Amino acid sequence: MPTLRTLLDEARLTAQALVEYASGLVQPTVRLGVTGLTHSGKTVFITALVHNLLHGGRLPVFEALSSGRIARARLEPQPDDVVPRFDYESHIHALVDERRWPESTRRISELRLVLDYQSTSGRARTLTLDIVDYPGEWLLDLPLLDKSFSDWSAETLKLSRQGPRQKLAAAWHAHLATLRPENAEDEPAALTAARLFTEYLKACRDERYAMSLLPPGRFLMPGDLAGSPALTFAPLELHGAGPAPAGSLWAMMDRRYDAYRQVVVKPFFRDHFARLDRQIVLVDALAALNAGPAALRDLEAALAAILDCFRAGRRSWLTTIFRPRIDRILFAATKADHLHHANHDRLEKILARMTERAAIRAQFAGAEIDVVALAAVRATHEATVARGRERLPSIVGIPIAGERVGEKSSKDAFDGETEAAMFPGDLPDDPAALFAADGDGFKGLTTSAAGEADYRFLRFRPPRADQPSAADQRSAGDANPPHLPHIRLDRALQFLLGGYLA
Ligand SMILES: Nc1nc2c(ncn2[C@@H]2O[C@H](COP(=O)(O)OP(=O)(O)OP(=O)(O)O)[C@@H](O)[C@H]2O)c(=O)[nH]1
Ligand SMILES: [Mg+2]
Repeated sequence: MPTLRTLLDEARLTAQALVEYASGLVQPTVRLGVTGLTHSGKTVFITALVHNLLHGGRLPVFEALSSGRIARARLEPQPDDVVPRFDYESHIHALVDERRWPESTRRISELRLVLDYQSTSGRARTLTLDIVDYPGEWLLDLPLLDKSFSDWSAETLKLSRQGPRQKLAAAWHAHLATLRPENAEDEPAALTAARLFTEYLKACRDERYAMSLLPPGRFLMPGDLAGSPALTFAPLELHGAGPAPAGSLWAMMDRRYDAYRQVVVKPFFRDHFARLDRQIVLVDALAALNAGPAALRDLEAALAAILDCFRAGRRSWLTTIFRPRIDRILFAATKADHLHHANHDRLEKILARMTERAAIRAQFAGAEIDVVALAAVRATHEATVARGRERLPSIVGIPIAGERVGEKSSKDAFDGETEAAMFPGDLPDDPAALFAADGDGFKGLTTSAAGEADYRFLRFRPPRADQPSAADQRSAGDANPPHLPHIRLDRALQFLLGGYLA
């Protein structure tokens, strides 16, 4: 039964859709969602995409641009006044002028790019592209909307007792054991429980464990809500079925859980997610591969949960409010420049396998899905390095200042200026082994490396941007745009935008 609130939400969304439809008739607009879990590469991806479109980058597979049909691209003020603007200028300055990676962002932002192009039939047209960057963690909150506090508590506790999570949850579990849900509400106890629960989530996200499935999303990225009651709750060990006794700790946690759903989760789906037309989901599959099979399975479960959001249209009352209109979803394994090109297809296969299983689990039907392994900014080049009689297909780049070879290595840290070559190892050709429920899976990208070294966490500086060729400058009509190398960014663009520019 739809509630009054549901009906109001729907009315609001419909009114918004009508306004967007009317303005879309004047000038077609595409809302492109860019998401992914923390550190998956969203900011770098959007910055590189915008830079390449603004300056006519080298994107041979992106047909509209490579055939010369895009006459001009420019930034314009965005339509939503209360969403922060994606700070393109600072990010590109960091990447190109300072050759450092942009700062982590952690909240939603938006940027409008307008493309003047010639249709395939020769007509002058304009396409408006609104790019929306939002944390993938927020998508993992969708299931909370139709889950009671007691169900959420039970599930979260069960998950926290599995695999590597058990150890990381020890302090929180110990505190939980001291709480009596039926006792009077107790703010200090709620604060401690929320803090220990958040620390557990943070520990799971640490690169050694690289867990992905960590709702509620705002606990790791509180933004403006840090310290508010809507974030001061945690699961409880509940034995009775409820309802929670009035005035109890249980009732307090239950109320805050509900506030989180109503004031945080719902508005995001209604105001942002439901308005997207196309979506790219960035996945740091290499981080999960390096952390081992538990992380990989966790990532797979998170991808299934993310995919589930896109088919929310077929589910219960959520249908009316959050029916997504997304018709294409691209899953992209990022940072492929950490691998030799011979392994790019293997990375793609692993992601394909992961999303295929996730799609089956989410019983997905609807939008077209594709996968790609890419590097929005390519920080390495390739070389063959001789080791004894072996010739190793390696990658060469400048490790970030302070990076070390191996965590406990006695060797000096890199200075941020000197190139280093590394052999990143090979991914398995058949991804099946990685997903075996009881198998060890993949042991990390470094086991077949030079032997004495552990390159696992080596990060490279952004590349030196080349100056463009004379032909590039002519086609871009630009004074001197620096060219940022990439891997398969053009393939991603072709899938995401190709049809709109026909
Ligand atoms: N080599 C390489 N590294 C990349 C690339 N994209 C991202 N990275 C690395 O990944 C880190 C995170 O990238 P961001 O674009 O900031 O990721 P994000 O998803 O916006 O992260 P949050 O804002 O923290 O959620 C960067 O600081 C880089 O170290 C890439 O194309 N190549
Ligand atoms: Mg970011």
